[in-house]
Amino acid sequence: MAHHKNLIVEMHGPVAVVTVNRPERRNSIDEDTVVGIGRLFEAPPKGAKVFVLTGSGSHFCAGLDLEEHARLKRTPAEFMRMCQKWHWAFDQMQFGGTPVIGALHGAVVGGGMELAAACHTRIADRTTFFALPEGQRAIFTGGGATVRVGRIIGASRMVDMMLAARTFDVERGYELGLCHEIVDEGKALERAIALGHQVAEHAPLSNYAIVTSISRINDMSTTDGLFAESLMAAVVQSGPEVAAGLDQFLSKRAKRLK
Ligand code: 1HE
Repeated sequence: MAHHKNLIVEMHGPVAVVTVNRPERRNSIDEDTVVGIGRLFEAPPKGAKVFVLTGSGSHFCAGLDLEEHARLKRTPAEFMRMCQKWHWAFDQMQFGGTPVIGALHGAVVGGGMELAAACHTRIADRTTFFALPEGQRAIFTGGGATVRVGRIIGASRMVDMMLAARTFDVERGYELGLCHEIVDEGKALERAIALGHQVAEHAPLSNYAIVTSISRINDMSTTDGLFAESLMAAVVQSGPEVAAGLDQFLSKRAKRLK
């Protein structure tokens, strides 16, 4: 299934595996590809209950396509518009309503870290490293890092990370919430697909609420957040799977938590 020349989409049952496929450019993202990403997540393939996102070759994603950027000599207004395309595309991932699991390896840097931060869960293999080298390239983050990465690791740490040009290895990334699970080299995709199948078993409305409401509610005041949560809970409660889900627990057929 092909949507865009740089994006491979393969269905594994209810799990749509999306691979950014530009290994010769370390999966760096040009303008056309970011629009392709937005369109794909805006309109998930038929039957997709969960996405897994990965990159081909030895790196997840090297961020903005610096060759294109240098060649186009964008004016400030042109670059602002381009950054807004990134924001739109990654918003489709984060708030599109379908869970997105990142399978990370190698470089997760610059715009690649912004791409990863738009995933809801991140599985990283031991080769993974994180960096925001924008300062070293005389540019600034433009794909949402100030919002998404800043919220994960904190604004102060992000400032330090960029000024001091720090690279975080996978263990440090795990401590900071940049990834949620570490697996052996080469195993991130397999584990992400397995997790994807597990997530796909949830009621779709529960998954929708989890991925669309928690981050948004975190942006609200306490009063507004609690009100929004009760509304979301009421909507999910109306889903067709609720009775079966509760019955499973009450009849002691549900998997035990441990
Ligand atoms: C690229 C890019 C790219 C590699 N744009 N072409 N991002 C960065 O500053 C990261 C830049 N890249 C790197 O630091 C390294 O390439 C990696 C650590 C990711 C990988 O290293 P390595 O040794 O495996 O590969 P390489 O030899 O550095 O790169 C292989 C080729 O990919 C090479 O081209 P070639 O013609 O010499 O074969 C590289 O030029 C090319 N390549 N990365 C274009 N990013 C919305 S704003 C977001 C702002 C940002 O993302 S800024 C951070 C950009």
